[in-house]
Amino acid sequence: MYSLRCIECGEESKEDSYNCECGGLLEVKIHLDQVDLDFKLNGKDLSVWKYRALLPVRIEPVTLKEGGTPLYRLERLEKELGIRRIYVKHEGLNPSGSFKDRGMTVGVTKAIELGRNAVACASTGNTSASMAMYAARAGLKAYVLLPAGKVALGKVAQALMHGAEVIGIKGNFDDALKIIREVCERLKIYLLNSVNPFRLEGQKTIAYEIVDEIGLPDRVVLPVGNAGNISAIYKGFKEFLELQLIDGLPKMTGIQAKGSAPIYKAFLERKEDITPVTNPETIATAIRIGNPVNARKALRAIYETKGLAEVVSDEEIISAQKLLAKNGIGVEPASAASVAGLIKLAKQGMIEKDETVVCIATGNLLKDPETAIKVCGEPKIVEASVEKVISLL
Ligand code: AN7
Repeated sequence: MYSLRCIECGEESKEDSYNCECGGLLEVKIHLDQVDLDFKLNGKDLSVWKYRALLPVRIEPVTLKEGGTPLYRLERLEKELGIRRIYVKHEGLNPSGSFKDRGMTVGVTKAIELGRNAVACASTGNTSASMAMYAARAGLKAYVLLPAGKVALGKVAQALMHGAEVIGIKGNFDDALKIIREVCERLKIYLLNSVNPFRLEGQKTIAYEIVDEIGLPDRVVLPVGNAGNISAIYKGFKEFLELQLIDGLPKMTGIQAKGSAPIYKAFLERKEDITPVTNPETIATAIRIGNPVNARKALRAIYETKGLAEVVSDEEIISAQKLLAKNGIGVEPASAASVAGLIKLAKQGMIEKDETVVCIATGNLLKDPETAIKVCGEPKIVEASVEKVISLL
């Protein structure tokens, strides 16, 4: 059993709404006292749907086997920074190559449950790729609005190939989201951005899987764009706490890119809401977002866990992307912001030496091949001869 509730006034809402009448964001309230916990926290068979008892759906899910992503240890970085344990959860190994799949399996299932035949989103890329894939699986029409020229190549390719109607606008993500919200309202299309509270329900399973595999960490570090994921993961931990499956909460630590950092700025001033950034810019186009819709939820997650917010430069992002790659972990720039932020915070002495830290790597390296080639340089080209090849080695 569950209901939809406003995070500001507590009023209940209908299942197909995205905002309370007071304007507040909605949240799914799972009635935890009525849940039959039919899963074991044994580190085995991790997946989004292992935790179905805590997910708000009533029908068989539309699934492509999402979740169950690996948790890797970064021993060399632990030594370098003098931190006890550093893990990376590689969400780039989900079906479409990002954590968005956890949300879409639930969101698209909800669209079917509500009898909708079309879904839509604005996106910096990964949401659109994932939505197109799950909509295709479910046989729904998919409409995507992108900031033209500012979406990584792999993501556009996925949205197109999986059959979404893809439109680029001459504006940024924040403009696109504003437009698609109104389009969805007028044309009765189901909106799958992270204002949709059901999507965040799927994403909260990142927290469940971490606890399932290693127990309660001291800190979770992740990149923040529209601020849905940090809110979702926090909610997951909070539910496990309420169910007495853990006895505390990790410090939620959100990392933004320097040119797109409204949440970091609000955090510095201890504010509960943001002032939007009008021209967000960063090499990590996935988090090139100036007006995050879930900002209030995200700031609560940070304050209530005594977490942190930090900003990183494009150079720090690329350097962390290369560090991860040298450890065999291929991620896109936005994902590397988590590790870049951890390194920066550790060097400032903001991380305790005995912490267990989990960084979320949100998307796969292949999402943004153009940036990878730009920062690594093109391969050398030589005559087709053994001698010439050896001369280069
Ligand atoms: C790789 O696809 O907003 O803070 O439209 O693709 O939950 O927004 C992507 C966001 C981090 C930020 N890492 O997550 C979109 C979109 C990657 C991302 C984020 C995104 P949120």
